Amino acid sequence: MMRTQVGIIGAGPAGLMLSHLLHLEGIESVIIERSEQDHVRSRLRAGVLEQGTIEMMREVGLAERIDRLALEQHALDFRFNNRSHRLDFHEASGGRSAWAYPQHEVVADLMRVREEAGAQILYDSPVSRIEGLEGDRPVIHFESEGKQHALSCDFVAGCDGFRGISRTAIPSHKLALYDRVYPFGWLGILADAPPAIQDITWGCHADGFAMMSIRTPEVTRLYLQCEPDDSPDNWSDDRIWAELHKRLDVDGQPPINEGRITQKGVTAMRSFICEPMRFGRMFLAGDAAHIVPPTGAKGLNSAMADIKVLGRSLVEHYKRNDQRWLDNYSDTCLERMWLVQRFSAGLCTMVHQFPGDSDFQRRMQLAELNYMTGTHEGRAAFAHNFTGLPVHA
Ligand code: RFL
Repeated sequence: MMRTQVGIIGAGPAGLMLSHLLHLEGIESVIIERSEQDHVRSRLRAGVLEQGTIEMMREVGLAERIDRLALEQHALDFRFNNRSHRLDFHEASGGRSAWAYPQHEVVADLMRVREEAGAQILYDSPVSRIEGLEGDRPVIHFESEGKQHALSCDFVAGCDGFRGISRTAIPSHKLALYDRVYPFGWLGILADAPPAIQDITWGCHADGFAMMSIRTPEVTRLYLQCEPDDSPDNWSDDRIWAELHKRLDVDGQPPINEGRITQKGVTAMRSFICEPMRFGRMFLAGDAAHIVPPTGAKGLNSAMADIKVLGRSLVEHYKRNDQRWLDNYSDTCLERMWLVQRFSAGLCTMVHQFPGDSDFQRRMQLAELNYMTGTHEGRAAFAHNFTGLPVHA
């Protein structure tokens, strides 16, 4: 049987970052990943990093490509009532920023440093079972090249996303699950079109939400609120551009730029939190423990925040024989995560059209938008949350 100190399930951003942090402290880990490496590397997902995530990446030796490629963002342009309401979160937060740096670049950076360090990452190896979580030596069972294998470890890190196996290995009576599914989805496209303005742009329109954000100086990521079970096949390129113009263009601002659409997909929207984020010797992190609707751009950032706490907790255990950090891991992460959920779910409710909403509810949404963009207090609260709440690690 293979052995290691920390067995990590999943080579997404959470699993890769944890294994890198542990390596820097001389702690061994093995990552077991269900998919092939190219598939993991090329998944297009999140695109906006908080100040704290950028700082964390710089601190652990990943500054080089970020300094070259990440695009610093200072403002979000909320568009409603046919007007632009620019919220300068850099100013409102006393100098903090967000960065456009796509998730696949984060994953590529982490894969590169892990490979250079000779890390053991087993791709194409789905985990089928985890045993002994309440004992001293849990065992992760997985399949690779048609054979069954087992990895014995001190701790298991469940970094295997929302549909992974880790959470399901916890007896259901030991968990509380909080779940909200939204009655709409997002059609996301990637377009070879330079952004019309550099700011992230949100269209809060009576026909539904829309968003534009810069990926590179030549590429934009755009989203449209759609039916939750919509198919990209229902959306011709002409229909997409017509809806984007209708929901995003306003008087006094340049219209969005069109370009060749290179990718199209529909994402469902949900809020989900699992409590606690620990069972015996297994610690859940990232999407395995919580999901936020993408409004607010918190999914990837929250995964990184968990890993910062988990990395510190394991270092305290191995280096100082101090169990308190591991014992507090779940509470530390959940306290922050509920605040992140409050922000993400709150924004999601503020900017989307809900089927069956009354005129009263629509006016309340507008009042919320006016408060957030039009008052010092509203702007400060948005900026504090959007650029990232502190991580206690
Ligand atoms: P990941 O990235 O889902 O990685 C989990 C990894 O675990 C593997 N796995 C297994 N491995 C072995 N055995 C098993 N039995 C396994 N089961 C699963 C999977 O193959 C995978 O490689 O989770 P992680 O590391 O926690 O990272 C979280 C982020 O990926 C996620 O929060 C964000 O991408 C969410 N998200 C977005 N967040 C944003 O902030 N802004 C966005 O615009 C945004 N767009 C998105 C998104 C997530 C999406 N998905 C998951 C549907 C768009 C999409 C399409």
